Amino acid sequence: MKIYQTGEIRNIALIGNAGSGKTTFAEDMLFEGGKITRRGAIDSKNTVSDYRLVEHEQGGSVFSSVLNTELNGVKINILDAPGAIDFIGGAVSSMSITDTAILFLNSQNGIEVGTEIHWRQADRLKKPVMIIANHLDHDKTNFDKTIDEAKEKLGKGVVLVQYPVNPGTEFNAIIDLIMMKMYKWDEKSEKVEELEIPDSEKEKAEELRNTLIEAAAENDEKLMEVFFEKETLTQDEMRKGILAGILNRGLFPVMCSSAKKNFGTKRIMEFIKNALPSPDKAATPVTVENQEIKCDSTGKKSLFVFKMSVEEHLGEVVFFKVMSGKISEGEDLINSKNSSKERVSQIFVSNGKTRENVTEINAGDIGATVKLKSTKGENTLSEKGAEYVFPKIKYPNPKYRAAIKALSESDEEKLGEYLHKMRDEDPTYILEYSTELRQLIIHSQGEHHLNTLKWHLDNIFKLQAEFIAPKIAYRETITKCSQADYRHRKQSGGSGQFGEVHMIIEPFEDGKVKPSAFKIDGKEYVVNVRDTQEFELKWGGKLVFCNCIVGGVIEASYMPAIVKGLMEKMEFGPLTGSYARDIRVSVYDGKMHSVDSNEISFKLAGAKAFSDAFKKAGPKILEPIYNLEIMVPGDRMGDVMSDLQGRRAIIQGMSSEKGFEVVKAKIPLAEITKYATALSSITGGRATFETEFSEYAPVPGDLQDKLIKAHAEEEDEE
Ligand SMILES: Nc1nc2c(ncn2[C@@H]2O[C@H](COP(=O)(O)OP(=O)(O)OP(=O)(O)O)[C@@H](O)[C@H]2O)c(=O)[nH]1
Ligand SMILES: [Mg+2]
Repeated sequence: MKIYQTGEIRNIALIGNAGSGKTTFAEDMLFEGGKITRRGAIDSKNTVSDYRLVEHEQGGSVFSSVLNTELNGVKINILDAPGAIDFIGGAVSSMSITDTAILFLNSQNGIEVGTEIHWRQADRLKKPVMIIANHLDHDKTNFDKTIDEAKEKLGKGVVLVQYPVNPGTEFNAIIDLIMMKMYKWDEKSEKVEELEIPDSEKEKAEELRNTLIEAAAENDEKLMEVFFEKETLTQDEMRKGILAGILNRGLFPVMCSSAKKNFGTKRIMEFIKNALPSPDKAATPVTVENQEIKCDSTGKKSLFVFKMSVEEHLGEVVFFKVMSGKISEGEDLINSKNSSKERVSQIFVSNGKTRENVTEINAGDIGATVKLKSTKGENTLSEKGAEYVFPKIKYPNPKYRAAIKALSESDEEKLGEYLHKMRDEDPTYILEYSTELRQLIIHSQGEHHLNTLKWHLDNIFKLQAEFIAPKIAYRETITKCSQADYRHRKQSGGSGQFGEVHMIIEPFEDGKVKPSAFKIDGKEYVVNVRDTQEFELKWGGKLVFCNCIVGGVIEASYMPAIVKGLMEKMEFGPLTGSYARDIRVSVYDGKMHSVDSNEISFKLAGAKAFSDAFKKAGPKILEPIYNLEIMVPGDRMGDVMSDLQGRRAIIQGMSSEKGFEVVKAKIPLAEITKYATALSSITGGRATFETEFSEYAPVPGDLQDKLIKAHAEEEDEE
């Protein structure tokens, strides 16, 4: 296969709502580029891109696919992303390493939920975007409405480069405003003919061409001068202006197609070649240390792994983009994450599951390799002395959690292994083994995402597992001061055990002043703090220990034993067995025995006194509270707000942003376990949300009673 130079490469990501025609269009591009001799179809389950069994079952893309085609010596690397929102990870990783995103519109439906969501991700990643209005052959197609909606929702940068003459079932003609030609599709031969624009379309074409020229000129001062002088631009000048506009995200050119008929594809490929940036013209990537790394084949060698997949007969395949330099077969590189040496013994370029070997690959190009020892997704490999680290891909936070367990205990280990494989292929699955909850928790993008994982366990890995409700990591604390003492004494045969501890416990927050006096149940206690220790608890919060012993009634050497006793109780709160936090303990009195006292006695006395005091100190269960940010179309706001009320949410603010209402709230984790599904059904899938942990807060009284009761029942069962 030919070795392409950086300037001969275009990297594009196909994004857009599910069903908008990305995979079908990718198939057309492969056909036009001579990569395949027959076009497969989604319904026939034989496209190059949707080659996985799960994609045949679901009738759409699940993972991104890496494809490539060619037009007149230019290689187009295509990342065909899944459109379903639950598989957003594929779109995000694809956009992260390509230079232009191509947003597909289904012209029957205009701007759909997935269109908006993908558009927002492109916006977040500052990715240049071009638009394809597809499905123009459909009887319900409405091109004008689609474009009006695009302008309204995506902004005034949306500008036509083409328009369809007769959208609908008769669709067979497109007018191109750069070429000023009409392209006509012949149903019999499936060929496209280039014709002069008919008189009936001339006026409209001229008008739209002027709009395009103005939009192109706006992005370049020199072009603006030319435009003022000549009142027009040449084709090359137009392309130059369009490229500048695309790069600064001021212009989002629209082209037309019927992917199903393979009409429009070839001309769009020409546009991709002539007007979209090659990797060296796109924004220069920066490392985590803010070093700009030019996409240049003469530079130091580095590559970034953006995707992994497990392929039949091949094992783990690592997909990468060459960030700089030229990588040859047999190249030795260093993984900057773990400093391990990796040999890229084979390089290939792929079209779905088919592969072609190449001997070398230049900066900006996309390739794959196998048999790396310890390289995973988002790792950077670079030549010795370069040690670049490119930033990790910013995936959306998870939105849905469930716990999983193998039906047979002996499969637990295998389950972990398979889940890690799935996570490697789709990093938006996040696995967490919680020792606290004793549950394996999977965080995903939604219910469908989770069910797809289950599908893989059932059908690919053949392992039986079930989802169970994920537990919540509650915490316990106290709300007032209390006092308790305990004497541990044991006399059995030879030496005995003796330890007596008196303590006061109280709620603690950072900055609280040293204790000096307490009034508990009408009794005054004066304490004199000799020594304070603050323990940061690994589950969050603190335990503060004040040694207020006077007159040496307990030797200082027994204090660590008392702390040990407290710590054991902190790990197993008396209400629900959850971790306790934010408590200050002042040990102010006690007794020793010259012969029988030992560490174990003081540990037990400390623990027992603490337990007693805890129960008298207004104990409270705390629950994790999350910050929730929802983006919702204005017309669904009311429904979303009333649903939030039923979920104990506290609204923090509301604002409008890019045609959306943004609601910010604090909400208990227990109320959002399945929020992705609920929000989707309230809004017809038109809203999205993000969550992140905020703090712990007390649960309401009735819930506290319920939790205590449930815990007691669980204890009884055990
Ligand atoms: N009539 C018509 N049907 C189309 C066109 N493009 C795609 N389709 C059909 O629409 C359906 C979805 O097409 P896909 O290519 O799978 O769409 P996609 O954007 O890849 O979908 P996801 O992978 O789920 O995101 C298939 O049945 C296609 O045959 C088109 O231009 N016209
Ligand atoms: Mg697809």
